[in-house]
Amino acid sequence: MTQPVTLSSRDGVAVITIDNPPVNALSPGVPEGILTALETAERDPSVRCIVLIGGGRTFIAGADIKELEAAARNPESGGPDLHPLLTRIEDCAKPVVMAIHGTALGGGLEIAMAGHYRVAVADASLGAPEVNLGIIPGAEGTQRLPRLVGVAAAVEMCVSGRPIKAPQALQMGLIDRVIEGDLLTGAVAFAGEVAGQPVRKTREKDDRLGSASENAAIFVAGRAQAAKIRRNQTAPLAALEALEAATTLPFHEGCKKEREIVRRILAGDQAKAMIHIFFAERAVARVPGIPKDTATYPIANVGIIGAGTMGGGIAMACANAGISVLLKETEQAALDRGLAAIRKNYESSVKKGRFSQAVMDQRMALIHPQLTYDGFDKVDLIIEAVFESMPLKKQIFGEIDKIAKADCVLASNTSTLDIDEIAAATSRPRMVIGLHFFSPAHVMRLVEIVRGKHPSNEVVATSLAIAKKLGKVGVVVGNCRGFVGNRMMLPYMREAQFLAEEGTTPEQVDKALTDFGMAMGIFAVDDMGGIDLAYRVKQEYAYLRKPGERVPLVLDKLYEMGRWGQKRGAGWYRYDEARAPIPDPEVHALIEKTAREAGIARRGITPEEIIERSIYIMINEGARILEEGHAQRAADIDVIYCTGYGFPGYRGGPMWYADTVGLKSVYARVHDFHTRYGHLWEPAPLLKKLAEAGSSFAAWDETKA
Ligand code: 3H9
Repeated sequence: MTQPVTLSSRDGVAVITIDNPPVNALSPGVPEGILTALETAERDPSVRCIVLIGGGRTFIAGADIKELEAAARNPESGGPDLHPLLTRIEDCAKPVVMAIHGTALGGGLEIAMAGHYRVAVADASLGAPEVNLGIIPGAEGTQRLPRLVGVAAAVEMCVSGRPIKAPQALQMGLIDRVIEGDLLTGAVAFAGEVAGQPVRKTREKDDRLGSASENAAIFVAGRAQAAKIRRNQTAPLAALEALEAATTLPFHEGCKKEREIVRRILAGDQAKAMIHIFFAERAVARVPGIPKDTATYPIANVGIIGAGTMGGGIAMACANAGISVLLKETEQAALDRGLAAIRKNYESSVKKGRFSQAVMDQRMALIHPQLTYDGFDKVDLIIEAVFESMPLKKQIFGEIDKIAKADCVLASNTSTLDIDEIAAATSRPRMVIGLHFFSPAHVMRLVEIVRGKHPSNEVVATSLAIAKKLGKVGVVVGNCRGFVGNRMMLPYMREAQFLAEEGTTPEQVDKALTDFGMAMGIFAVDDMGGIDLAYRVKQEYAYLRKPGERVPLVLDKLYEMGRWGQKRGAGWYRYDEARAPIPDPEVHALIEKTAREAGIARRGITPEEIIERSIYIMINEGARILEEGHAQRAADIDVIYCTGYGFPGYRGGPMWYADTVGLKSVYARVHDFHTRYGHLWEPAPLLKKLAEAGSSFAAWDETKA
């Protein structure tokens, strides 16, 4: 096995190189290797200075998250212990220069900050993303970062988790120089300049720690930011507590406090859930039956059919990734509308400072609007994004089958329809796949890759690759009604309406759900998607109902009243100019009247019952989907819900949440609701089986790995 850390020498400078692909995580052996190399270099009289650099594509992407996962199961261990190494680096008698490219994240940044100097190439990123894993910088990061960049910037970095680029890091004082050209050459030259100077220890710096009164205001603002962008999450607040300790306690006391907080936070459910989602998002790319080395079709350009909300969003997602797009509509007016929407969207991003006008111009130039199929014979991927009509989709696939080149992947953005039936309209079902994007498609990270009976392994692998290229998470799902996400959404929506009929209000249901952590309440979601659409879906699936099955009653009335949701200014809520939902007494009266007429007894309903009935009905459907094989892993369902449906990542997705509650308890409630409410609550056999065996969805996933 190659050594993960090596020591060499260049111009009297010792060079320590970390080589632990793919991202130089601080796995067992790496910290030890750095320590040994450092001590060897320090002892060597010919060495005047030391450079630490990452081999391969990056500096150090952080602690090994596998180790953190193990530590979350055994929090008393406190996680990987980098403290002795950090102290040793900082106490080294010879200057240590950290040479950064790629990413210096988490523990990587913490190692860098223990060095005496930091240099980086311009496109390197530095950050404290621990909060995304439900933890805090736990290797003295909360104590060194404010000493280098000041308290306000440290608060922003630790609460948002957003990395910064090297030029900004230079301005903030996090690094000492941006290197043009070869990093190692630049770092060695820099080392030559500082050799022989007394070393500067970050831990001894206190000129940027601010005054008590300045800091009090910063921490109040930091807590407000955490509440806004990371609602209900414990990690940002814990990071603030540790940063506050940096401003009030001596360095070593602050580190002690940080360690206590790390133990506490690792013991909580949120870190486990967020670490689960980190690995689950990466595991989705491993599809049983599709070997890692499966060939993929290169995708350099895309043809999109339909310039509506979905087609336009997909076009933007492609242009944002530098992919050229032919965007086809049937009528000039529709094409103009689509393009105007794209332009407006980009303009708003420029106004908000997300990117420059020049970037917007480049992206617009990649989108070619047209009314014909001109050029569709040369594109590598065609995505159909017209409205949900099987006859129309079949007609379009028949047309593109005649035009597209033989190795062009043909995709439908259908959200519910049978992809095999669509594929049958072509002479090449092996090339046809579903790519179900979520609105707004240039923002939402999820793409359900709908695999019917026919697509070749290469087409599935290409779909995964294109999702990654677009910066999205592609999850392979089976070809069933509503696929995974919408299939689970339907009973969730239905149950919420039953809850309203039985005695609560849309806003009470939504409040319970957002308090639980959902990005939006289900009634607000329904209004956003459109009551007309929900009504149409309800009609379409009416044939699946069993005789005597309970159906929600109010939706049809809203539809008939023209209360079609946000677009009409009224649905389950009323809407003002800013599109904020306002509870509407007219809807309350309508719900009460409807319930009275249907003989539904109304009663008080607790937030606990709202959560159990809304979330457990989804979990029960998820278990059915798993058992049928339409999702490969429970973790895939979790990724779908966290990236596409606003499920809180800190609860790990619905299936992980079920495991956290305990399947025995979940099953008992499902069983109870089944007794009370009938067959819509019939427990999924897999849920029953796992609950009775004292098992979990995570354990079930392991049996499939
Ligand atoms: C931390 O440092 C805590 C400290 O404060 C100390 C506390 C005591 N560990 O994402 P990719 C794997 S917390 C283990 O597809 P990309 C990943 O699973 C850590 N494995 O590549 C995948 O494996 P596989 C703070 C890791 O180019 C493979 O590498 N750091 C780690 O799209 C490729 O990953 C972070 O939170 C890791 N740290 O993106 C950074 N990182 O192929 C987390 C990656 O088997 N990492 N892997 O599925 C990232 O954000 C991205 O991976 C990165 C590269 C931007 C680095």
